[in-house]
Amino acid sequence: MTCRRTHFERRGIILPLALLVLGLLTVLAAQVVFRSNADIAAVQASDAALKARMAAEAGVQKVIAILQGSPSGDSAQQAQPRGRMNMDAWYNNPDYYYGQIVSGAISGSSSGVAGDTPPAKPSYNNPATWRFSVVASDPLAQAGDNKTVRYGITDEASKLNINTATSAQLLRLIGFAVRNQQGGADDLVKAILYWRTKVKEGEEDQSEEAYYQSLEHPYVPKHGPFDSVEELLLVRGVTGSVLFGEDWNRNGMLDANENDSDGSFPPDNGDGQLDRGLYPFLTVWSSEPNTSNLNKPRKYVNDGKAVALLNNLGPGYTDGEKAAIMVAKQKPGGLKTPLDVYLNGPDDGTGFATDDLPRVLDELSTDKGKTLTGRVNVNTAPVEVLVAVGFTEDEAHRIVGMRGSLAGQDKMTLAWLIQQGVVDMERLGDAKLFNCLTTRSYQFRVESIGFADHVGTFCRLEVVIKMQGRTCQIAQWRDLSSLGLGWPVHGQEGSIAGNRHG
Ligand SMILES: [Ca+2]
Ligand SMILES: [Ca+2]
Ligand SMILES: [Ca+2]
Repeated sequence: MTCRRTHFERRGIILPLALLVLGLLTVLAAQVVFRSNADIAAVQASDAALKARMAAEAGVQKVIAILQGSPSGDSAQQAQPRGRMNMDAWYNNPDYYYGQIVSGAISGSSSGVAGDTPPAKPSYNNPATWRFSVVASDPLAQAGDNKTVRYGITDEASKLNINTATSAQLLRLIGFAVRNQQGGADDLVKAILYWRTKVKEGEEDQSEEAYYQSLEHPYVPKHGPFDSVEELLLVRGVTGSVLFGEDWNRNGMLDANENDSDGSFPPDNGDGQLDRGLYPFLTVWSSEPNTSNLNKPRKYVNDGKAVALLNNLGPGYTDGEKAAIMVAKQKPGGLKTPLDVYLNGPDDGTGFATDDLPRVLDELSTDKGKTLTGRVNVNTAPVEVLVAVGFTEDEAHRIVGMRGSLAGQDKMTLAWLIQQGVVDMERLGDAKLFNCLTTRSYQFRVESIGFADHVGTFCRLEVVIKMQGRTCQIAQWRDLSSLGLGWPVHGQEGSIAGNRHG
């Protein structure tokens, strides 16, 4: 009996022991499966992040190729001005910049953008289709039209240069663009000018200096040019809401959280209008060489020595035209703008013909400098900037209304403003206005979004490109993905600027 009981007791131990080992093995196996699943998910996530980044970078490279004027192979386009000079190619061109496929198979639709044939959901045999869209806000968007997207890039010359703007220009911009300004605009402009202006030792404004010293982490004002627009945040009185307004995600559109008052960040006034702050209207990059559209140095017409001036003009000018320049030069102070060859020249019909206006404005200069800094491009600047630079609101609206119907080629000099009757010659000949204007851009802000159909991962890059001839320099490179996708790239656009798509 004793023997049998021991035998039974032993069998009683082995069974639970086996169950315990089996249980442990199951837990171990489950852990291995869980870990490898997590690893696969992590690899997939970083794979998607990398692909999104590559797609966004492809968008930047596409822009560079277009700005460099790479031959398109299209003979009709060969005759057109190329690269940076052809604003039709870069300003708003969905054919180049809208949902362009970078990788992944797609069947059916050739354009592949959502709204055409919807692509199949990605699977092992049908990988996600990665694309880029190069997006910008449309200055012509109507107040209620919240999803108008321009597919193109933004030229820095369409903005006011914070390093060269006069106090009157800054005041007008703040008055016109910052709806919810608190405190005086005069005070704000004073602080901005004080920050960028060189001050001799001992001549500092003590109350300005004292403000910066009173901060929790004190610093001294720069007394030098701004290196970025964001540097304004260091200036007394410039808060996040002055610089960025209610447009927290910087897309130029009124998002739900930007119109719910105190419901969620950012603070806003819930009035159904987007206050964009100063950021979209300011730049530190705009400058251009003082050359003609054919890249030849402009002819300086205020040279004191008549012989030098006439030699510099060269053979391309008739005796009557040369005489007109000499007559205009006799006026006190010489020529203030090239338009003075008409305004102050002979009125007996021997001088420049009106048809020569584009040539006069392209080839002649009253500025001796090799580089012109901070001029505003009338072909691209929004109303806010045109008003800031010195146009009346009425003139600014006429410029914006008229320029859309003109081809890029017809807007290569300021002559179109007169020829289209936007302003008359006397008005444009106002040196204070004329010498702040241009029709060309050399620096561009690119916002490229890499994304895929049915995939949540995206990458949003903001890049500033400087062009010098065909050479391109990346001046600034930022990843804005943390601000959110921001743009309706998945095909939920309300409308596309300029109706150029379709
Ligand atoms: Ca927004
Ligand atoms: Ca809010
Ligand atoms: Ca508002």
